[in-house]
Amino acid sequence: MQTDLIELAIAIAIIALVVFVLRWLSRRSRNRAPATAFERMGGEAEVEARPRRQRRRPRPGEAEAPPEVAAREPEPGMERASERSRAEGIERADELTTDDESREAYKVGLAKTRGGGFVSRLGKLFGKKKIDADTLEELEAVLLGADIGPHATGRIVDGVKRGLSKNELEDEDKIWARIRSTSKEILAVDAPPVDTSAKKPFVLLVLGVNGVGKTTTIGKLASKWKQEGKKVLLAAGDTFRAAATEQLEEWGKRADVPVVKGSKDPSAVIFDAIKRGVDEQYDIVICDTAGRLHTSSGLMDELKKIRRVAEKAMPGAPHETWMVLDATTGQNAVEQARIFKQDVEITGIVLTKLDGSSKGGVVLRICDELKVPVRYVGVGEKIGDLRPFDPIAFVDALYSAAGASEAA
Ligand SMILES: Nc1nc2c(ncn2[C@@H]2O[C@H](COP(=O)(O)OP(=O)(O)OP(=O)(O)O)[C@@H](O)[C@H]2O)c(=O)[nH]1
Ligand SMILES: [Mg+2]
Repeated sequence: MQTDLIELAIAIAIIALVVFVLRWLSRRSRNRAPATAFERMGGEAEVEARPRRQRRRPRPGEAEAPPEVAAREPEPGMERASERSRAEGIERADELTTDDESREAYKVGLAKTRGGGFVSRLGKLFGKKKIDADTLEELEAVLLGADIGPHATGRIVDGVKRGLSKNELEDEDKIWARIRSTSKEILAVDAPPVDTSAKKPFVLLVLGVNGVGKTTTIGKLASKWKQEGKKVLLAAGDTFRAAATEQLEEWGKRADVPVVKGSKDPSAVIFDAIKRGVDEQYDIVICDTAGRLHTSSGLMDELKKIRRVAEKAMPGAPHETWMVLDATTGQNAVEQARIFKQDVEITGIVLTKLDGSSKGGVVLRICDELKVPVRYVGVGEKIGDLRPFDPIAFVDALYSAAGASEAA
């Protein structure tokens, strides 16, 4: 009898121990389960682990936070975007490593947009003593008059209305934060980064209406890529204007890269350049084109022919076709791109002359309506005045401090 009791006690103790161990194990595995898709793919939950935001973003008229603070504080939409690109294993080397110098170049380049454009008008709007329902209507009116386009304006205004409670709507800082985060979402067009090493040679066709800055951009790109150690060749495909070839040769000298020039037929010049690029193992061939009026169907036919001939010279070429747009022309730039896109596949946009424009907001319209990624922006006439387009740095510069007075 006594032995039975002892055996029963031991059995109960073992069962209790097993139950305890099982419950402990299940609690442990629950705690360790990955919280997000990104973690399940092997990433660390660093977004949650970040310290809570302690500093609010500056608004126009205030001192700028140090760049590293701004860089560590992506808005909610951008956090998701950056998680996604990391999960896909994308290294956006150019785009996401915007350094202090580039941030400063953005700020200087966008000074006119901040000082004379819609940002200063927004600043005045929110500078009013009390923000009320009328202010939101005025916000819409300012954005509509700012080359941002009706759709992107709707997104920004909706972001403010839906994202903020009634009390928050009276808080200028909260409104600026919403404008910033929606702007970043609009600019983050989902496109893989350009990999110039994926093909040898990587063939880039550059097009756009006359005077937008094609040849200048080609010179800047050639210099940048040459400095990165690439073997670069230029093709003088603008045979329409006598001086165009000389202008490209001048840029070729500055960038220290050779130029292929030739007959009256632009396709023939580009064919020769790509062939030489293949034969002589160039890394990159950049092709200039003529930019007569976009209404000319002749130009479109010529561009289509150039693309066909490029494909004959090297299957798959051109690997990228970038349209150059002049920021000072505001929404006309968007119309140009729309017209070109009907006939020619555009894989990227270079927005030039930001430094001379108060219409920098047009980049929001370009990304929102065309869904073509902006690859670079021109911030001056000099060879180094080209920056990879980084939506976060761009928005930070656009709505940053100091602008209103410096550009006035
Ligand atoms: N301020 C400023 N000027 C620029 C920029 N990019 C180009 N330019 C100027 O714009 C003018 C036209 O540049 P081009 O490179 O000749 O333009 P294009 O598109 O090749 O012109 P066409 O060959 O006539 O079709 C030149 O005076 C350039 O210096 C920029 O980012 N900022
Ligand atoms: Mg030119």
